[in-house]
Amino acid sequence: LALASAVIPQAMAAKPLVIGFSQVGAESEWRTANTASIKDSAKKEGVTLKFADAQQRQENQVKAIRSFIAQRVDLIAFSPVVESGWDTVLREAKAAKIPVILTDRSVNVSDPSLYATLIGSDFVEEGRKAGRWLLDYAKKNGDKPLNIVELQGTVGSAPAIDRKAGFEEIIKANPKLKVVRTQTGDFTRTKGKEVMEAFLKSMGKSINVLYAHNDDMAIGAIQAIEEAGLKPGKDIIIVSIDGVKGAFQAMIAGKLNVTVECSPLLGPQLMEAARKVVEGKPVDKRIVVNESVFPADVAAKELPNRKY
Ligand code: GYE
Repeated sequence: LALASAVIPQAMAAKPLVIGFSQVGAESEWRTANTASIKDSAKKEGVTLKFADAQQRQENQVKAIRSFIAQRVDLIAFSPVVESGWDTVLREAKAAKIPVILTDRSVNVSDPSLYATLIGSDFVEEGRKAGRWLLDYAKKNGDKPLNIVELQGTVGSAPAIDRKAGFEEIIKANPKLKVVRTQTGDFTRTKGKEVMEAFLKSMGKSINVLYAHNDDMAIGAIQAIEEAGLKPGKDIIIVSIDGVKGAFQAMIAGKLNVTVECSPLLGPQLMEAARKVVEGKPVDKRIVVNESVFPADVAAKELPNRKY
């Protein structure tokens, strides 16, 4: 074995791993932290990262993946904007013998061998955690009927589909909890605010709860609620997901009631898995991230520990 490694030419052994990464965009605090984590770990690991921002458009991701294939990168990683429509381009990567790793969001493909692994959170479970917090809140608050409005993430994206499903699965245990309006806010503050304004216009004070699929939309909605003369976190209970610093600050200010953690710090796990895949070593088909739930009363204590 020692002999075998000694005959590897120097230039080959030193050749850095080249990864092409197609990012969703820069739509949220979560995403910014995710990009930073991936860039930082690539640097630390001596990986050459070709980074492309898709500005939340699938067609841009398809173009980026094709360009990575043309450049013959060692591995392609991407966080798919939406779940469907990936078969063709992933077959092209497979034909070119370039392995693919999914980060953060999943895809719907007919052939699971089109990607090596998915590194990311369990979004259904996050939706359930949000639902469980609300069930508990309802119980503690006299079990009154609660009208819920929902701000969904990007239409067709795994986190929007799964967070909706997980939440519904849990809250249906209490028939007094009703989702009265649901619409996408595309995971951004601006759209979260716009859609919340529309909810407030049509439903007014009858809204008791906002369930936002991410913190940024919740933060945008908080602004809309304040501009409507209502108190976010009190007149309207707010439940969201991600656990970004902005959410902790909103909780400390009493404007957000709870956030379910979704860690964007996937960089180190991506670099580790990429190396294994390129070296032909086995990896788990699904790599899940460990996460928690943070109610407002622990926010001040937890904020100094938050890394994103
Ligand atoms: O929750 C949201 C971001 O895919 C988990 O995308 C990610 C989601 C995250 O825009 O803030």
